Amino acid sequence: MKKFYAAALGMLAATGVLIAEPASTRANELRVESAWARASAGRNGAAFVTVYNGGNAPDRLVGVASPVAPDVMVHRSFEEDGTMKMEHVAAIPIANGQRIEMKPGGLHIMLVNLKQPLKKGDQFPLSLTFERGGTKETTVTVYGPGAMEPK
Ligand SMILES: [Cu+2]
Repeated sequence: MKKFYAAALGMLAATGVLIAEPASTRANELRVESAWARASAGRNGAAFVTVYNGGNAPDRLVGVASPVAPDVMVHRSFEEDGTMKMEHVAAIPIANGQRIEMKPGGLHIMLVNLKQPLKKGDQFPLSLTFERGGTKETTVTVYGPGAMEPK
């Protein structure tokens, strides 16, 4: 009797999970399609991710973190009076169905005060926190110092 009860409870729990949120749908909501970085030249590094929001509601990227640097933040590069400048971006809205592609000269993830240089061929973890979607872990691959795309 006790065994049967446990099995029934287990089934109930599994069904409850399915109704509340199918695991497959949740996994597809926010997809990190690419995560790469340039080999670093100084104390700071830059990483670039492409994120696709395949869910049915808008979301916002509100946090970035990595064990390779104590200070990690989203920056936007822009040109002003012929000079390239960077500014901190607190949150990046991503509409449903939208893809955000970070790349050199635009949005990037700034890794400030790297604990050690990023070398070509290295890989390191990066976590992206979304307002609705929670935290997604990804692995960043390091390419050459002047790489303009992940290769
Ligand atoms: Cu920057």
